[in-house]
Amino acid sequence: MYDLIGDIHGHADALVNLLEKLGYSLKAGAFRHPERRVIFLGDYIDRGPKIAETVQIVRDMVESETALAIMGNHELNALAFHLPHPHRQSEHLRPHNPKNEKQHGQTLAQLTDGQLSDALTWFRTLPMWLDLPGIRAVHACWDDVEVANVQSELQHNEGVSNRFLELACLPGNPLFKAVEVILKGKELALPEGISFSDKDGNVRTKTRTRWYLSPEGQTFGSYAMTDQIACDVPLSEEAKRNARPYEVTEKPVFVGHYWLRADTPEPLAANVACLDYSVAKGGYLCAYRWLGERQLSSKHYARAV
Ligand SMILES: [Mn+2]
Repeated sequence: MYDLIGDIHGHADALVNLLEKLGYSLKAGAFRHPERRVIFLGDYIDRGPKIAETVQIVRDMVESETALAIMGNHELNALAFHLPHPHRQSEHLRPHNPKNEKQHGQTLAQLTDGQLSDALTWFRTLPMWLDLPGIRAVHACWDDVEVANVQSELQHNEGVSNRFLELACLPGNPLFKAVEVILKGKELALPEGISFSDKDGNVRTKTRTRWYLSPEGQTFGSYAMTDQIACDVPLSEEAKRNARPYEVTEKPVFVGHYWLRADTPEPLAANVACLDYSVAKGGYLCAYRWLGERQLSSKHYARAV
């Protein structure tokens, strides 16, 4: 059985606290539990104060088979940021502009060249999702069609190879959209004149959606992942047609990514839980202790101090 842990973003102290609270202890080089294993949901790097330690703890657990770990958008971004552009000399696949430099700033400042290159090599081995008996894990969104699209490109390109990363960073290539959906979720343009401020103060005219919901009867406000949008305009027919809700009969899926804020964590739906409660922005690191249930329970969460 698994304990699922959301976005850590370099907060190694909170991670150790949470692992100990869950009954894991450091033995023979890795945190381990007599009966349980962790699934880490991605976004190990950037922002926080102990990025190298975080990567080391997660990696040691994976290599000791006391945890599984999937890719987050920050790990994929880091791979693209450090990969030379295939056609433009002295440029990189992910441009070194101020926004991207800032996103990776703490990782660049804290890791030695050797640690960074080791980490990047390891990131390439991370699965993009896990589809296990009774449970699924993905960084931002489960979508059968996009999972199949990514799966076929992983097969054609021998995993997360340079070619795979090039296609994933090429807007217009089907892999670009597929990877965006899986690692960053689905976005929806808001009606004309509607906007909101995101966690970094940027004004947004698009919102991340509650992709798992049926779109029937939803408004733009109720279908948005944030509760900051007061908009009772019904979803457009186009938005409804494009939706692929996560059926209630599917096995539970766990995601991170959404920078949720709540005093008490709870599932997003009976079979969907997000475990990102913004440890890197004044929130807390959070886990879900899965005991095999098909209906998730707010009683199974644990949080670090
Ligand atoms: Mn993320």
